[in-house]
Amino acid sequence: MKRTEKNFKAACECYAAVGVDVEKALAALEEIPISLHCWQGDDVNGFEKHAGGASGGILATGNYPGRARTPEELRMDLEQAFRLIPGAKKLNLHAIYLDTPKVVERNAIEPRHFQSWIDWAKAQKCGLDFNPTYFGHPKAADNLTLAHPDKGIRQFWIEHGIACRKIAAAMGKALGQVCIMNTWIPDGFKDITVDRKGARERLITSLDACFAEKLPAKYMRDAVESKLFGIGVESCTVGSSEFYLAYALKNDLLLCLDSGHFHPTEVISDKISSVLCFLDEILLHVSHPVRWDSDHVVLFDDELRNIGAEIIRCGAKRVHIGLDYFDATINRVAAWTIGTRNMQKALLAALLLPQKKLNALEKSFGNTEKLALLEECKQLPLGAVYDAFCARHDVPAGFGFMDEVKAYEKKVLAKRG
Ligand code: RNT
Ligand code: ZN
Repeated sequence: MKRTEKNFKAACECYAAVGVDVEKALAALEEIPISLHCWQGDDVNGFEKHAGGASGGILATGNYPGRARTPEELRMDLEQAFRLIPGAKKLNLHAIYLDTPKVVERNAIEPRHFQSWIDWAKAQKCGLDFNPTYFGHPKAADNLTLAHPDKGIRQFWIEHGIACRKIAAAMGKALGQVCIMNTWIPDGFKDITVDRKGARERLITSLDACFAEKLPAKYMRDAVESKLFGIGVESCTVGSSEFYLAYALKNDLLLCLDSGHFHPTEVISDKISSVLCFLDEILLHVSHPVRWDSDHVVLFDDELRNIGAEIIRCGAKRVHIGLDYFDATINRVAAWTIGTRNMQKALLAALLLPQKKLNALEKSFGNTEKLALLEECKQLPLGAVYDAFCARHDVPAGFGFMDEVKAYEKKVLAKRG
């Protein structure tokens, strides 16, 4: 018997001893797609001929060689990452990743400018998610877009939002899988802000205009992403947590919780169950903030495990999982692979918990036993089960994926200028 199989068999016995059915957990994991963010592949540059790049308080640092410079290169790199990531995947695109030789203004983009992505997703059998890009553009130079005091600038961005929703709906229709469109804007102020209310009222009016048209929920759904602060907009973010929570509730939208967008000791794992008491669905941007919204590669740490556990406990069908980080100091294919595999491991760890027993203990105030059991579960052989999941998907198990990353780097990435 191969080592993976042997370890898997032993792992199943360990889990059975605490009343957990491993096959059931693996079957559930199959059903949970993770949306990989295209922007890790090129440091948020995009393929516009005239604009693009990170701005508005976000930035990618580092200059690791091999950044994708064209849609073809990005797709190639994604295919390599997909070969290293087992299970269901989606690709999350930003509007600046359009694929067309012409200069197309952001308020004039159409589904046809994303046709190559739709065709690619079809071939990969993966869904697409989408984002309007409200940064990296001269009309966003003031770090104000939908909340800009100038009506003309607001109108331009409203038109961008409307154009993007049509693209998202076209993607969902073409792929027969819902496309989640997430609206994040950089809008905010560097220093003392005297009319926060005015800015927020302008944002409401602009968002209302963007979302006015009802589009079929089976093709596209809208999410709005809050934030605490960004570089250059330290004092006031117009789309704050309270703002978007209320806006999403009032307008029946998804709320997007980004793990880097809160105070450093505030965690999104505790927000999932609260928000899902009132909203049908949410979107997550899973990231790893180091001291601030630094967008590091997602680690398999306590907070990620808590996020995974809350997703499973609240119902994975109601939580759309997207990743959001951009580390330009390491191999970008590895960055996708490590982060996505970690997210899956966190979900699997949660699926392998004796949840019914834990619930019963909590209800009956069996707190000592609950603590003891949870701590014991930490050393159950999760890795052996995840390795089996990889093997079933014909993906390298364990550290073995790095051999492929290195080979791809040598063969492809190192040759890029
Ligand atoms: C910025 C937000 C946003 C972006 C992407 C590129 O702080 O997290 O989601 O990271 O849209
Ligand atoms: Zn985000």
